[in-house]
Order: sequence, then structure tokens, then C-alpha cells
Amino acid sequence: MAIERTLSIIKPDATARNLTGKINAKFEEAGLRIVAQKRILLTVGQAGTFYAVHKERPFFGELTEFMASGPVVVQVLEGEGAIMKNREVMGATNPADAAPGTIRAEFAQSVGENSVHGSDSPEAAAEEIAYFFSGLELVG
Ligand code: FUP
Repeated sequence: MAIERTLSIIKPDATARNLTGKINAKFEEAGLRIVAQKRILLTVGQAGTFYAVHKERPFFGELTEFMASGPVVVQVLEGEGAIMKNREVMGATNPADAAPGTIRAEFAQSVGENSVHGSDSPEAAAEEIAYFFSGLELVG
């Protein structure tokens, strides 16, 4: 399995509850390295560009307003099979379906306020990393 990089976001519900350290401990324990990281406040428009694939979905307005409702931590995780490994550590989108021990099982509040985002394919990872970081900011 190749070394990959993937985009991770710690969402506003988790930053509000001071959970960034507990969440990142789970990534690091799984062998993922944080090779870029920043805490930012998105506008609704920036969140909409990021989630453009969902723009026709009924939850799009709620999703983008939530993502702009407080600080997020955007970060790049690196490791063997990092894209799928990150998704495993995150757990299912709906916390009711998330496996025990996953971030969403332990911390998520609902399908919408589900604490973390992770890229779901190599193409999405490349695009999402480039949306937030320049090459100079990746220092793995
Ligand atoms: P995921 O890749 O697990 O983050 O899930 P999706 O790409 O399917 O959805 C992106 C985000 O949209 C989720 F994190 C939360 C939000 N969402 C809802 O609010 N309601 C839904 O029914 C599905 C997704």
C-alpha cells in the first residue's frame, strides 16, 4: 500500500467542545501523521465551494451554515493508505451507524454535526488539499 495524503477537517461542533486533541490522538494512534494544519473560520461561500458536490442536496444550506458557524481545523494526514485509514478512524457519516471506538461514534452529535470530514478518494484528496494548502505548507 502506498503512502498517501488526505484532507481532514475537525468541524465546528468539535472545536466548540474542545475536542481537537482527543480527535487527533486517534489519527496519530492509527499511524497517521499530521503534515499540515491550521485553524480557520470559513465563510458560508467558502464552505459551499468546498462542498460543491452536494449543492443540489436538501441539506446543503444547513451544511454550509454549520461549517461556517465556528472555527474548523483543516489538516493533511499522511500515511500508508491514509485516505481509507482516515475514513475508518472517522467512522460512518451517521454516528448511529459508526463502529465503536471511531471518532464519530464517540464524539459526533448527529449526521450533520458529525465532528470530522475526510476525503473519500485520491482525486478528492488532491483537490481538497489544494483548496486549503500550498505545497510550501506541507512539511511532512
Ligand atoms: P462523509 O463523506 O462521511 O462526510 O459524508 P457525505 O460526503 O455523504 O456528506 C457530507 C456531509 O454532509 C456530512 F458530513 C454531513 C452532511 N450530511 C447531512 O447533513 N445530511 C445527510 O443526510 C448527509 C450528509
